[in-house]
Amino acid sequence: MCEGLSIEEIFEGYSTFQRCNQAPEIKHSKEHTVLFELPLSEDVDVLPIPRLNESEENESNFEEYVKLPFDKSSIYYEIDQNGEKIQKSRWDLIKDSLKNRKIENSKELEEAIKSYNTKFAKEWNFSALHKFFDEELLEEQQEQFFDELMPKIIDLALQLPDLIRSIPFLRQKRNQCISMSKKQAASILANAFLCTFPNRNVARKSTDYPEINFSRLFGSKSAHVVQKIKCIFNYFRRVILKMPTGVLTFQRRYIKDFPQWSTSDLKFSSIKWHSDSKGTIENAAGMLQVDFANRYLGGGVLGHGCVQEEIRFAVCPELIVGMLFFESMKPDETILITGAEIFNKHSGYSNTFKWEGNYIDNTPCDKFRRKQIYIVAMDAVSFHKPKMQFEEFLLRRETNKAYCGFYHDPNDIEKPIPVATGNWGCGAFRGAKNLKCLLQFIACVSNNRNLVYFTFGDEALMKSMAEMFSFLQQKDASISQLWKCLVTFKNDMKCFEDLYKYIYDNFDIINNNSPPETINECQSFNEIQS
Ligand code: AR6
Repeated sequence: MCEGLSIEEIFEGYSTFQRCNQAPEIKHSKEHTVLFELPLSEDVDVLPIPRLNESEENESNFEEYVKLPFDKSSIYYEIDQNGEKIQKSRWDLIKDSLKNRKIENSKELEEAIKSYNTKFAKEWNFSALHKFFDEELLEEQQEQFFDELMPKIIDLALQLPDLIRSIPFLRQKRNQCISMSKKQAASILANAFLCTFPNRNVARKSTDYPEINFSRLFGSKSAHVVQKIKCIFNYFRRVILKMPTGVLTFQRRYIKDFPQWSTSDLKFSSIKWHSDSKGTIENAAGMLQVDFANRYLGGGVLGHGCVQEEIRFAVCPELIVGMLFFESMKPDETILITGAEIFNKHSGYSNTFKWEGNYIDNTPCDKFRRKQIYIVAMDAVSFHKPKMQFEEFLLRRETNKAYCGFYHDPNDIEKPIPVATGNWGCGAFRGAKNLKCLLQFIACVSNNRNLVYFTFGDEALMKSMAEMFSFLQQKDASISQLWKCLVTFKNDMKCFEDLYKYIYDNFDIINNNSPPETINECQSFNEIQS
């Protein structure tokens, strides 16, 4: 079931060229760290050559650069025969533990990983990993895994120093990018799988970066964790069988100045929309696909989480790489990732999530060898008191966030591709769907992007939303006119479902009458969320 214009009509007027020019150019600059040599070979079967000439200073600047597992300052102490404490390189220990003895089962894998993470040896429990091997694989499949795949995952991890010298953090309030080859990404993921990243095992609250080592995933009790592990192993199987030669770009977008929604004259009739109760965002080819994110990129993908963001990351494991270097998002920031392909088929959602086999993603590449898959991660506010979302400062926070996610430079001659979104912030984060679709409509209009909205099975929403969108377009309404209705609704609100009735009943009155009362904006987000 769908409403609005057809997808063909949404795409009318876009050239193929425009559709493949949506991500930043790849060139070395202060704002764009490119981890491979440019230009890329014209032969698309040739792997990009790693660029290894970053200065050594970077390696010891832990504020700005990721501490890598082979970093010289990463050491551990051993007691020698004379009882003396001696310093050893942690990377040597990692190599010894993984390379010098054959790992034949998941218990030995756990032992090896814990040998270079002694601090956490008691705390970590790898029950999900053991469950996967004991219950999902036959004995000969287990043997095959440890004989064939495991040594290659280890090799891939240990190649890291030959692939990457240093990686900057993409820190808050900066517009910065990193581009890397898919092989570099695979090596990072192999290290994350083997839990080699130092200084990243502390509880999330004490750091402003997502987790990256897979230790929590291996210990999570939920049934769907085993399904996520299947996704990860299928990814490794694929890249080991044939390493992809493409590249990925990770971009942090920070916006300083946002439009004044209460005075914006932009009209809803300026863009096209389509709403659909059946499709899903990840299948929306050629669009800017929204990740309903946590401010820590990836949310609970390496734990028990299994909703939209976690599922997307499990089926496209290259997205997990960003968890290594993206600092948590502030309200005026979003994250864009280009080129991360789907490796896994899946079915179900949350507790019913299931790996359904290998998936070959045939999306074409742009001139920089990035698959034309554009994902924007934007975190909504998690509402413990859902009524709060109608406070003007929170309406603004959410609209600004979506504006930042959908941003398109008005000076850019390329036409922006449509947004593929849905009930952003309305599941785990308890937002109101009827409101969030309007805020995202505003963000699309202000960036001149067409909107494709997936209601995820909610036909009633699809219909009511379509009626509201048509109403706004037929009235030739502007953003400021709708905004006035949204900010005054809370004075009348009995339940969220009344929002559209309120708009239909009051749109003319509000827009011909005196301005809405001002709203006290002093309350902080922390107060709201407590
Ligand atoms: N395509 C379209 N719509 C979808 C899809 C899909 N593939 N999957 C889900 N929906 P939720 P949030 C709809 O709860 O509320 C994660 O842990 C469906 O109606 O994932 O923004 C993050 O890491 C669903 O109820 O997003 C954050 O911590 C709704 O989208 C947190 O959840 C919202 O999906 C974000 O929560």
